[in-house]
Amino acid sequence: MKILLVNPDSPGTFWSFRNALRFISKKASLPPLGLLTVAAILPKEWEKRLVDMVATKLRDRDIRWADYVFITGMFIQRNSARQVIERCKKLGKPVVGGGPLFTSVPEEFTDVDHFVINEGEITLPEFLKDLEHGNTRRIYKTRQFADMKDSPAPLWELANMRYYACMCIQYSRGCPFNCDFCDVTTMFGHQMRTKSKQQILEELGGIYSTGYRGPVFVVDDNFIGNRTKLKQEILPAITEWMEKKKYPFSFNTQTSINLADDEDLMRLMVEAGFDCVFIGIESSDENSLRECNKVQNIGRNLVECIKKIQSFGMQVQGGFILGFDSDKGTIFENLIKFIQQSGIVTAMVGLLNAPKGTQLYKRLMQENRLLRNPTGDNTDFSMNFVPKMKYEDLVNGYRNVVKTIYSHKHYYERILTFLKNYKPSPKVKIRIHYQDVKAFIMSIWLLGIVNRGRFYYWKLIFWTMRRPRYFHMAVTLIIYGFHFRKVFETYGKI
Ligand code: B12
Ligand code: SF4
Repeated sequence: MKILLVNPDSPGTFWSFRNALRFISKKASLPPLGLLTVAAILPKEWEKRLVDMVATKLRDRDIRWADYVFITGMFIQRNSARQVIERCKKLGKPVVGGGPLFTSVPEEFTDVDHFVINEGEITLPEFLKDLEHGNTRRIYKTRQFADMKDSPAPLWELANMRYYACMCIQYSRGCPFNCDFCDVTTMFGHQMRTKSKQQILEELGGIYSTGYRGPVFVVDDNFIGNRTKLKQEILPAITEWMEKKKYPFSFNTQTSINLADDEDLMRLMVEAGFDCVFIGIESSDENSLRECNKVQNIGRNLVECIKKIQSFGMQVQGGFILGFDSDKGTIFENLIKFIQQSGIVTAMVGLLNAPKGTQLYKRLMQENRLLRNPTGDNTDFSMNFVPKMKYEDLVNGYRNVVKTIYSHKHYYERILTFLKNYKPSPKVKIRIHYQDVKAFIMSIWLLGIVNRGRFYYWKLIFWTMRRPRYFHMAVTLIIYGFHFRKVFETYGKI
């Protein structure tokens, strides 16, 4: 059997890093981990090919080669997914759809032959069994959550590692919290399910043996959901492995803000090579936090917590939301102030949306305020419900927030605020590759000469020359800033 695995193309959104990737001659930020995991569940003897359309083109001859086309996707990829499905149908190839897009809105894809949705570790073996017996159904779904011990190591050999800026692994699924807008818990539940120490080391070994060295994103939605196992087992094992291999990777992940309460955990993470965490801060307003049930962010000085994590050696990236019912007209200025004070350089500010299945969706449905499904891109100025604040005021306020925080002045100021507080671990090596040198040279031309923000660029570069340990980080953040500005300009919004 020949299986073609397709990751549809995706527009250049906030997290695509598309405008930054060209500085380092990479085509995509991360490989499609879901498809590589699916590939590992398929029988060993089957032939498999991966086409990641974010990085390369899908050719008709790839489709013709296959017996089945397995397609994944997020909401944001739905247009490209539709085109791929249409091409497969024209060439007479059966399509199997799985992953978040097909799990959330299967009704939008009438041409898909089989939906193998929810967690592939459970639904795919069922489909494969039926395929063997020639009695397949159209939909394979489950309410159960997979045991992570059954999740195989991704088939890295299918991916062209040179396309990607970063690699990824998954340690856990689920999150103990219950934020009302979040579909992670709808999809993966509250119970933390984790892989074993052996699985994680095997996955790291798998990436290492491809020759890759550099950043690895641990894609968990809340890496610290089970702190005891992390502290006693997983992090010490990763540290030992990293020391033995001379720190070939650096890690970034997503956590909740209560990371700041646990100094041991922060120390262990930094020792293991973690240098960056994404945290959902959501709002600077306690009423809005209460409204969305972000209990872990309430009753604490959020700026102090962020600064504490930075001082332990981890950059904090933050997610922020505007459009809560509790948001008043002052929220915009307050949020700008908060973001500037915190030194969160990568601040993803988006408008609130209600994905299907979330508690927010249910509430808004009862209140008759729902308009449509979300576009899947929380920074494209769209909303799928009627907000309490006048929509025009909300959008204008939002535009002002992103325009301000991504202005050269504010952005570079934030980098400095962060770097002054950041104490990177001396253990983690900064590896300068050829591509980093190229990126720096390109940044000199584009951002230090051509671009309007050149004054701030040189000010920061001279500042870091006296503090070389921060140089690599500063240049990376400068290039990210170029991407973020372009994203918001492309939307035509700033
Ligand atoms: C890593 C990640 C990314 C990476 C994507 C890398 C890549 N090439 O895949 C990056 C950082 C680039 C990213 C970006 C974005 N992301 Co993202 N991301 C994730 C995250 C955290 C983990 C995904 C992952 O790798 N999981 C591990 C693998 C093993 O699981 P999986 O992919 O779900 O696959 C399993 C099953 O779904 C199934 N499966 C998957 N595909 C298929 C296919 C077939 C045929 C079958 C049978 C089974 C199957 O089997 C697998 C094993 O169980 C998820 C959250 C989550 N927990 O899933 C969000 C998530 C997927 N992202 C999301 C969003 C919204 C975005 C952005 C739009 C955010 C933004 N505003 O920019 C951008 C868009 C990207 C772009 N323009 O390029 C949403 C998608 C919601 C939806 N329903 O579509 C999620 C669910 C987070 C959330 N709740 O908001 N993301
Ligand atoms: S902490 Fe993050 S992953 Fe967990 S429920 Fe809240 S938004 Fe979702």
